[in-house]
Amino acid sequence: MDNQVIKLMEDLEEDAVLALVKQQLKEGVNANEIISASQQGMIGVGKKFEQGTYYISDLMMAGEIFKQISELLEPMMKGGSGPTIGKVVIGTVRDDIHNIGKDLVVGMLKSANMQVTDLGVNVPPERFVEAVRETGATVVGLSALLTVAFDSIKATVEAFAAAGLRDKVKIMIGGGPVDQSVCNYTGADQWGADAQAAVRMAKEWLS
Ligand code: B12
Repeated sequence: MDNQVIKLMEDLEEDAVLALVKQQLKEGVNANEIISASQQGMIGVGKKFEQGTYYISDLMMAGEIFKQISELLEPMMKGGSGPTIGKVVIGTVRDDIHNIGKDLVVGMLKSANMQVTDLGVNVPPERFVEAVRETGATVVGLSALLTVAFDSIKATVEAFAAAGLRDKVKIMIGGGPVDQSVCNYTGADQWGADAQAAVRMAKEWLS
């Protein structure tokens, strides 16, 4: 992984990290590698926040820088010119407003020819159910970055069961702290560590 991108991202060196990413793109570095390094840098920013070295304004700054990096990578993520292979409903769960990772997942799913309904952030369980009813989607993606939002994931999975739709949809979950134990706790079908994993799971379920 590119340590320079990680370090510049961690240090919130906006101009320098953007210049480096532009240079790497010219040199043909893979967009996924750049995303992974930037994501790693964001984890570093989060650690500094936990330690009290960074404040909420720094988290916001990190978010801004990451968005600009994503914009630079957007042309590489385009695609999606073939026929639609299936429908996905996705959103960040109730009480959580982090959307950067979720937006990346949305972009990748679209570029893999999926029809994606993005419900945004802080999405209540009933809204996910309603959107599946409206669109007929068979895959649901739930994103969460806050550990307190694990209960919202669980409540969303339970809302599908209460609506009699649990066996009609596959539910994938993801976001920084999500892992297999969260998957077990919430009753989701699978979890993914990154946007590529989201595409892999959705493709498998839709095929
Ligand atoms: C940027 C940021 C913010 C920004 C968010 C801006 C935005 N528009 O999203 C702002 C400033 C708003 C913010 C606010 C807060 N934040 Co914040 N934030 C971060 C930070 C630094 C980066 C998150 C990020 O964007 N990462 C980059 C993306 C690309 O990574 P990602 O989201 O993990 O997504 C990837 C994968 O996880 C996966 N993925 C994501 N979603 C999905 C979905 C599916 C289905 C799949 C398969 C995969 C998948 O694919 C993505 C691409 O590879 C993290 C640190 C960290 N360790 O992540 C803290 C962090 C998440 N925040 C934290 C906290 C505490 C907060 C606040 C509560 C702070 C406060 N006191 O107000 C608020 C919460 C507000 C709320 N109700 O949600 C904590 C959470 C701790 C915890 N245990 O819950 C963290 C971990 C920082 C820390 N170490 O303390 N934050």
